[in-house]
Amino acid sequence: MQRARTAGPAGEGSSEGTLVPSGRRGPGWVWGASAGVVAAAVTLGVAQLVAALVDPGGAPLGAVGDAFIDLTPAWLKDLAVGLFGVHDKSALLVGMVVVIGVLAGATGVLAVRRPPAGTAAVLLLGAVGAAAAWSRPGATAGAGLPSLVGAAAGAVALSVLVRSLRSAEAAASARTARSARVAAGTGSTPVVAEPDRRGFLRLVAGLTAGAAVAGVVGAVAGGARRTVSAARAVLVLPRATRSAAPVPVGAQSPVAGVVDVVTANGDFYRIDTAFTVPQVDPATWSLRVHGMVEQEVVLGFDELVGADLVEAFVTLACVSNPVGGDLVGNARWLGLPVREVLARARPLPGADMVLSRSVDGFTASTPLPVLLDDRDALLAVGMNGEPLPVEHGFPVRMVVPGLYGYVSATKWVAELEVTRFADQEAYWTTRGWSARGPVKTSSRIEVPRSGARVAAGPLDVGGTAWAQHTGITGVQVQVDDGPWQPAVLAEEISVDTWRQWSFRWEATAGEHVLRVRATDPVAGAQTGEPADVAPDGATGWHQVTITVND
Ligand SMILES: Nc1nc2c(c(=O)[nH]1)N[C@H]1C(S)=C(S)[C@@H](COP(=O)(O)O)O[C@H]1N2
Ligand SMILES: [Mo]
Repeated sequence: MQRARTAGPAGEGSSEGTLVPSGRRGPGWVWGASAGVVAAAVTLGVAQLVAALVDPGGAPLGAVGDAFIDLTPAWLKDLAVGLFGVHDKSALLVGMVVVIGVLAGATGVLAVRRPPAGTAAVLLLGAVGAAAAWSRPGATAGAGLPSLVGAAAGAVALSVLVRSLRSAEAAASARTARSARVAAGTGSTPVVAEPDRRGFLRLVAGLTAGAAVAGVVGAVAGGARRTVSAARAVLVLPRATRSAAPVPVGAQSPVAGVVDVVTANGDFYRIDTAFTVPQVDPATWSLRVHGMVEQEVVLGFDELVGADLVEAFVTLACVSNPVGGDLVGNARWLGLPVREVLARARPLPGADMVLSRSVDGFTASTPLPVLLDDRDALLAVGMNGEPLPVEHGFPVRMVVPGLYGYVSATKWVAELEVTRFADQEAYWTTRGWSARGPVKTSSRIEVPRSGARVAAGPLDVGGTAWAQHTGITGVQVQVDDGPWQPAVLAEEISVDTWRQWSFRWEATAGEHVLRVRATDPVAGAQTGEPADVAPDGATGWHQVTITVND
């Protein structure tokens, strides 16, 4: 279709009053935007390829995602976890792709109008990626290269695409002008020529395919360079010197639909600030114990697994778990008690905290006494009979019964600094969360689910309660505004784990609210006072609303 368009004031060869458009303002914004998006794809594809060669940790999407997480204000991060839970990273990836797409499109639109400005914008975005990669804790000297080389390739691609668009426009203008001259001579209607963008489209197809190939080859090659999953696959962990007692048969609630009392690794919740999962090779892993100690200690992986390891069931909970939420899991951990490593280092008087630090810069502040008493606070290497999954902290993480993960459960742990709460703050404390995070006694109803429709008559209600390192001594259920009635407790694995329960109710027709609360031997009955997850954990009774049909 031919489409007449009057030239604007900036149109080449235009003059006021001409009836025939003899020039164009330049390609429409859609064309410019697509050039920008293709150039962005080239940037990312080439960057991925370079990252595979120099540093898989330097791929810009990952580096920008990681840096973004550390720079986001706490409220936004809390909101993201609140909205997306354990899918917060996928949400971030989608968000990043959208933002990059918009920026790339705008860059392309800018480039068709002012090519040098377009080039500058691409290089600037590349510099942002490089800065993000270089700013990561433990970044290699080459970490920024993938972004820089990628951006250079992207800038070249953009200028080639823009040149093609502009020359198609120029050719069309020339044809239009010729036709106008001919028309003036013959008195016929001039033809407004449409630019021939087949060359541009061929470039788009070629560059997009090239970018995709570079990206896929880079991702695959970078993955293969990551020896960590291979190292994990061949790792055989020693047996524990002290094994965990087998799980009592009666530990699983008899109510169908209640979660497994031991959480499979694949079902275990994951919460961390790592957009790209840290890849730590056990062969080069070490733990440095320093700070307020008589003797600095450095421990290698072979030395750690060669020591007397213990095995214990410990239930780990996230401070961001809302009432009734599922950011909690129970696993059998294998590891070295932290107190044994601290005993070698001999903490100095006055120290009251251990700041554990991950290879990715995350830190947690754990009260020193908790790590010195006889509980199973572990430098864990095994989870449910396997080496730690990479996303759960391979090769070594901390697990401390009784404390929320953010103040204790450092994954990919590399350092223990013995210090004082008065002197140091951990990652989440600097973002407004409490410096100390003892787990608050909690309970939830898992069966029936809120909104369920059930038949009148005997109804099995069941769920889980936890008060790590104190233990659960009772669970009660309330129907509507009736009395609190005792539930039947399942057997306990240990005071460090959650405890399941069941309750039989003769359901009567109508809409009903079921509420649960737990009792622990220290605090007594769980408080019904609602509190938000910030700054140190939610409280309140979990309830479900169900409809009983008659
Ligand atoms: N390195 C590192 N370790 C970390 C975190 C983190 O962000 N980075 N998050 C902590 C938090 S908030 C929790 S609740 C637990 C979660 O452990 P999981 O992912 O194995 O369930 O890990 C803790 N350890
Ligand atoms: Mo957490």
